Amino acid sequence: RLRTPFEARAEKSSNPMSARLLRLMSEKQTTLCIAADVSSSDKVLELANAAGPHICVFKTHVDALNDFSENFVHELQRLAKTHNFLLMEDRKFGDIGHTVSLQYGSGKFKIADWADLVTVHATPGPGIIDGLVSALETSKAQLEDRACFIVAEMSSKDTLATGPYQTAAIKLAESRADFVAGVVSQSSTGLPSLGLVQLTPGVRVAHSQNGVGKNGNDTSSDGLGQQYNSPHHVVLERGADVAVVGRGITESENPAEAAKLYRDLLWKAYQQRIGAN
Ligand code: UP6
Repeated sequence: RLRTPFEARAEKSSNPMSARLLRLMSEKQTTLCIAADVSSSDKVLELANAAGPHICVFKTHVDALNDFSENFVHELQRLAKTHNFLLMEDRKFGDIGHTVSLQYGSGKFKIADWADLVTVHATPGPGIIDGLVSALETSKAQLEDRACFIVAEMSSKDTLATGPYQTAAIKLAESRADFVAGVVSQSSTGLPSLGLVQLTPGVRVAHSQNGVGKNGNDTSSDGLGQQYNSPHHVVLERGADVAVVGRGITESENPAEAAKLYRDLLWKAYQQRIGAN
């Protein structure tokens, strides 16, 4: 799986959105997803414009915005079209099917109308997928244009989402290719499917040489439980297909340059993984 190029994996995918994402990564030559975790919508749009040419996915937490509006969504969709990237709302749905169908399709954010991809916890079991799919029946979107990523394993220190939980979450992902495009995970353990995309957060280059871990992987944290690995490490040792970088880019002086740097590091590591260089 890890040595198979994205375009060949797209052919094997039974989920239309995972195939679309794998092709986009292959054509645009980027596996970078930016986490635009800021609280002003102008700042989010600025990041989308600056990082746009270098990313495959733009990840939001719209419930953290002070000034969410329909106009913001239109602008974000326009930038997604201009720069050719997908929109992921990292909502991490986690409730029973009926509740998530309301949270996905209704309310202030109407996530189903605009987010190509969303994230979902596996805790409630398959009913959560049924709930999300049912919301699409009354939304503007078609099922084939929407998909979710199941959170199988988290990056935070002492997470409970690991081991047997991860295995069960991956099993759920494998069984629901109708709506699942991939998993959010720190490793590819137990992930055989060529079609499922592994999205890995907790990625940052070390600030100094002191941050370099003993296996050559750069490890550090943020004081609130986040744990980081280097782009090289997550792609070659952890099986990341898409790597999520938030503050590594958003807190840099020049987000456009930082995005390009991460994109290049990640793409080089992917090429090494598939044996292309
Ligand atoms: N995220 C994680 N770890 C997970 C799942 N999701 O960090 O296991 C998300 C966070 C944040 C981003 O919600 O948006 O990835 C990481 O941002 P950072 O690079 O600034 O730490």
